[in-house]
Amino acid sequence: MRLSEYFLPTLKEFPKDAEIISHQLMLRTGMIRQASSGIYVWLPFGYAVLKKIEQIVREEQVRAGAIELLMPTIQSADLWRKSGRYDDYGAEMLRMKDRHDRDILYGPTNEEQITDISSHYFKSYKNLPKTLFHIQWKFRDEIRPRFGVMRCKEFLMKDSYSFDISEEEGRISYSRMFLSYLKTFQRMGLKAIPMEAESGPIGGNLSHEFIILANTGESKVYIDKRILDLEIADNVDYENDSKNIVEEWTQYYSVTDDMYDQETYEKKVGQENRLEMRGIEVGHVFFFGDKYTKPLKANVQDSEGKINPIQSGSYGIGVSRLVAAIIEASHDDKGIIWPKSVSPFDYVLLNLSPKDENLAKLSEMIYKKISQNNSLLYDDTTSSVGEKLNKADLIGIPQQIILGKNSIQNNTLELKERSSGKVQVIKIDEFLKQFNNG
Ligand code: 5CA
Repeated sequence: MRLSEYFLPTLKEFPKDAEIISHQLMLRTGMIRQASSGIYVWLPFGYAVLKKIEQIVREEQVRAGAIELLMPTIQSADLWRKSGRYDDYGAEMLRMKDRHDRDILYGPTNEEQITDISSHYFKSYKNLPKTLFHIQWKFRDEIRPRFGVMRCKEFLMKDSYSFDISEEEGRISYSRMFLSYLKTFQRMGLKAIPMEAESGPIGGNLSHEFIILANTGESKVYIDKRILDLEIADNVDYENDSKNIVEEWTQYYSVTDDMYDQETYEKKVGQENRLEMRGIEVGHVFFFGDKYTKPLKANVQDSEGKINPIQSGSYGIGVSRLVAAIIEASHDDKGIIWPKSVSPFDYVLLNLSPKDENLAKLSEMIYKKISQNNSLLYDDTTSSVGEKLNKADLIGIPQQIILGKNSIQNNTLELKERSSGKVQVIKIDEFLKQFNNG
């Protein structure tokens, strides 16, 4: 993609009304634009990151055995009346009427709808277990939308729902999702810590929030630092490892403030391991048994012919919130530092002397060669050297390929790694070899 033809409306000034760094940087790099309070347009650069994140989430869901479908954003109020949540949900639910005066709503979540689906298709223990997921826009009429896409009204969520024959089996499904979340966030370069949490309006008594530590986070958290040393191996196996991994990751004290108990914290965690911080909730998992299946009559027959409500859980990831959370976790005073896995482009190519004909030709050749199999943003504009270098740092693409005055004469380019700032001078032929066959 040539920058001269792309749509990247970056801002030179720091936007004054944005309070946190991720919101400032998303506005400055032209990733989003506010459409109205708490509602955003995803401009091309922001949308590219959103899609990358969505795809990682999807791949890890599928790996964990979940099956993708798509439910609508607009739901009928009837199902919500059956579960009792139509009244309970309160002012956060966006309620509307269709032309026949029927009550409809813009879905804030989908427990009722998916439970209705399960009641029609899962009749026997032979149909279970099943975990279904979708990645769909949600609407919550937040009283105080703030921090850009971090807490907004319209946001993209991945929500999965597990259906099992017994509580024991349900807990196995919960463990698989728990592991899938750890892997998902790790792939994005994030350390997300599972914390015991209140289940709030979703319900149930088994629930964990996945939280990224950041000073600008909305939740106060209390953890045992040793949890920060844990990692998930690439070759973990859902069948055999899920339960152990949940045990490993829940052995240390780690809670959000609504579950905090000072006495237990001080008893369980030595002074040297205590860490009180703030964090951003990027995912939340719940096991609530028959809370929805009972009122919505989603029953299955077990192997002995007995009919029982299905045991269920739900598992959410804030896909659009993750874009901001990643920036909170990965930036410096020059701008964003995208982890490779979510970067909108693999490389940015800077031609620092575009008026030099030979250099322009060389840049074209390099641009064409690399972009055959990689995504590359080519700054072919006539902006000043300083502006180009600053913009490349601001937008945070992991690798910068820099061509300047000496490139022709010395047959070299500079390869700058955005995260460390390290610059290597490399012979152009040597560098291009890696792009020869793919
Ligand atoms: N039904 C359950 C799980 S499927 C559920 O709705 N859980 S939730 O309320 O915790 O939301 C799931 C995730 O969506 C949260 O962890 C958070 O990352 C994201 N999220 C929730 N509210 C907002 C919001 N107003 N703006 C942006 N992201 C949000």
